[in-house]
Amino acid sequence: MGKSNYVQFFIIMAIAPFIFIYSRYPPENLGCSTATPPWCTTKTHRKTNLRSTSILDAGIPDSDHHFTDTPLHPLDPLTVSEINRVRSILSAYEPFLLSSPSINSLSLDEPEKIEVTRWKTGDPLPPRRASVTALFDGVTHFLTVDLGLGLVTGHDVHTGPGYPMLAPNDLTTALEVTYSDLEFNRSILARGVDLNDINCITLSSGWYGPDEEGKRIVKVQCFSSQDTSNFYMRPIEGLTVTVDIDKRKIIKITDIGRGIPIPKATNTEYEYTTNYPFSDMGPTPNPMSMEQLKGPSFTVDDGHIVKWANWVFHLKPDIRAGMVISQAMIRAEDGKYRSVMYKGFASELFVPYMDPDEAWYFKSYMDAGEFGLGATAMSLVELNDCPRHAYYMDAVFTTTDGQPFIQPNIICIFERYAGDIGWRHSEIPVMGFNIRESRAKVTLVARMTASVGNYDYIFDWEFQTDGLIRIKVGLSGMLMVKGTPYENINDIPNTSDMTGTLVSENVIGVVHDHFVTFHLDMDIDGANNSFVKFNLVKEETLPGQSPRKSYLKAKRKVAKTEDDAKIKLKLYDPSEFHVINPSQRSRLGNPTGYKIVPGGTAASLLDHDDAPQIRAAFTNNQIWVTPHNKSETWAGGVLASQSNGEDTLEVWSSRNREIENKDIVLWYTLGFHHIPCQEDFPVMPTVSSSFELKPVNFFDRNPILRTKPTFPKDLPVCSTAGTC
Ligand SMILES: *[C@@H]1O[C@H](CO)[C@@H](O)[C@H](O)[C@H]1NC(C)=O
Ligand SMILES: *[C@@H]1O[C@H](CO)[C@@H](O)[C@H](O)[C@H]1NC(C)=O
Ligand SMILES: *[C@@H]1O[C@H](CO)[C@@H](O)[C@H](O)[C@H]1NC(C)=O
Ligand SMILES: *[C@@H]1O[C@H](CO)[C@@H](O)[C@H](O)[C@H]1NC(C)=O
Ligand SMILES: [Cu+2]
Repeated sequence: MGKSNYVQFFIIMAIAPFIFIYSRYPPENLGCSTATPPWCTTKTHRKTNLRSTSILDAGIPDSDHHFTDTPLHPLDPLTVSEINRVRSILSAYEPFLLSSPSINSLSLDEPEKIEVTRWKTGDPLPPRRASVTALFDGVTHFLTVDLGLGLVTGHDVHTGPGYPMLAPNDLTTALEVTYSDLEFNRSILARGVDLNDINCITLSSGWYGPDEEGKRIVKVQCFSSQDTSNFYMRPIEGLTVTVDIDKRKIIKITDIGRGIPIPKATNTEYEYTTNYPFSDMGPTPNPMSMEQLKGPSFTVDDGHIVKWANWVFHLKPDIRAGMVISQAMIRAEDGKYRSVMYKGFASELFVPYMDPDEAWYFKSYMDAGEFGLGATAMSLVELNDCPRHAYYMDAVFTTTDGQPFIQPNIICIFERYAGDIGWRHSEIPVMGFNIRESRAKVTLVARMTASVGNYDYIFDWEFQTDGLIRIKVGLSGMLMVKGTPYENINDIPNTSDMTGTLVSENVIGVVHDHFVTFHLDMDIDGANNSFVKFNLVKEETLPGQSPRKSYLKAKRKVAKTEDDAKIKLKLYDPSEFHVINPSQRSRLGNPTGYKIVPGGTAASLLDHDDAPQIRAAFTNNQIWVTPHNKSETWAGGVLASQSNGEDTLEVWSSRNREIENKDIVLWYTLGFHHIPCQEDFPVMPTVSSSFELKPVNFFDRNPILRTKPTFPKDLPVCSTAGTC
């Protein structure tokens, strides 16, 4: 820390604005030499190997293998050498001596919260343990491996519905089985598609009753990739292959769409390659970047501790949640750090499609639990996914045989100055006032993008110096589309029958929802917190009391049990939702708190008895509050694949436990209804929505009052040649 929050920055923009700035603020002597200053060049902490790599991969620099990583914090992910150790402990474990299980996940078994919060830098780490989910003879095993003892210290076998996340080799199996089937080949040929041009994707099958239990099922659907890299826009409609991946056999092939033509490849391309369809880019802004004269003002210490301005937090990749923020703390005026959140992450992502057809009804994905938001996160694209001066973090994940592998550059951290205002005031010049006071707003963003098949999700955690945290989800990538015989809506006999929008010739973008449920273990000034609802209600004045008839009053209600904190958002019955620490008071006696500010409020409207909604019952409310419990982490259940809804947030919370002045977890669902439109073709412009965690009576006054404005002399003036 130590550095001022107010970094010097400078935007190189179009020449015209540059001249404008130049003419308003004549350059002062900044002591720059004529040589290109370092801040004028791209400088990132980015690994150059862009592929995900096995650590055995030759030709990768040693430092990028993470061979020498050692854990330095109780929450640090397992390192390469720790994963290797877990693998060798497991291979010597009696039940697996003859044959090895397939490892679906292998990650740190986080120590108890109390051990983590008591731990101080320099203390020995709490015992390092791995939590392993493995499949062995089609049965799910949960294992705990103690690295210090070198032993398997816990082993539970799961019976009943639900499976671990699908592993890459499960998906490969499904494709192999499909491609080697004669009936499938015939169906493809009957559509006039060359077998060399098909591209099939593996879809999770959801859960539709007991018939599908006891076996792991994947549905395969195919597209034509002839003449396009955007095969998603060329569906072979109605052909669905249902595969039992453990038995390696096809359960069913349905082929109902033979009359539906495969949409043409025309206009589907989006890759900036030699095939790029656009030679003329049209009017576009000039290249642009934020310059930081003194470099970024954040640090990433010990691999995972991010320190910036008044914030400090632990950041790590996670195979399932994607990105996890832990122990977020903000500095008080006296220099002490105060806790805000113990842990925050995307717990589940539910995406139901709205089409009851045989080839569509099952599409009700749980992307975190079925595919993994970290597992599907690829390396970020420099300068486009993240700006200059971004810091990139790698992930160490494991393959199904328990080998560590490196997913490079999957998280980026950067400071953002987007020209926004932190606070301001000016006075109209009456009574001799001449006040023009303003502060620029700079924020810090941690970002990850998951490419779950066709869709891309952009996850941002944005920290502001005023204490606000904004959690934003952006949606981009390709629509999941349905083939149709029609090229124009005028040809459609009854458009009321459509389950989506015609987005291109023979292509329907089917209506669907996205619900991202966040787990937010708030610790406002400590673990024991309460959830308080401030309901705005209309009060009526007494006759003759006031010229006013009505006014609003905020009525405060502390939630005693979980039922009091199950919130359905309503525009005409508004409330604020605070998490407070009842025993920590501000100077004025108000309990310290943070409020959750909802955004993008779409609710799931499916029938509560509909199979997808039973599994995703965690979306029945937008807000829930539960007492902290280490095993209640995944809103859709630990084993979300083909789950039947027995282990969801809704089930846990039906116990209606006490939540007042307890260590509580806040759950928030950010929802999107998506009625596709033509602009979403062939790749969607990002749609985003966010919610906020905002301090309320947490600080005694505006926490960014004591900040310096930016002056012209603070900023260098770059010439177009990149020199000062
Ligand atoms: C199906 O077609 C593929 C590609 O031509 C071929 O490799 C495979 O052997 C065929 N499978 C069967 C069962 O005919
Ligand atoms: C068109 O479809 C809607 C919805 O299926 C149906 O209610 C309506 O009767 C249909 N109209 C005609 C003219 O068939
Ligand atoms: C929270 O309250 C419980 C009693 O309800 C107490 O046992 C516990 O120590 C408190 N925890 C903290 C961190 O203050
Ligand atoms: C923690 O959660 C699990 C799963 O809901 C439950 O079985 C267990 O009883 C809970 N523990 C406590 C102490 O409530
Ligand atoms: Cu969508």
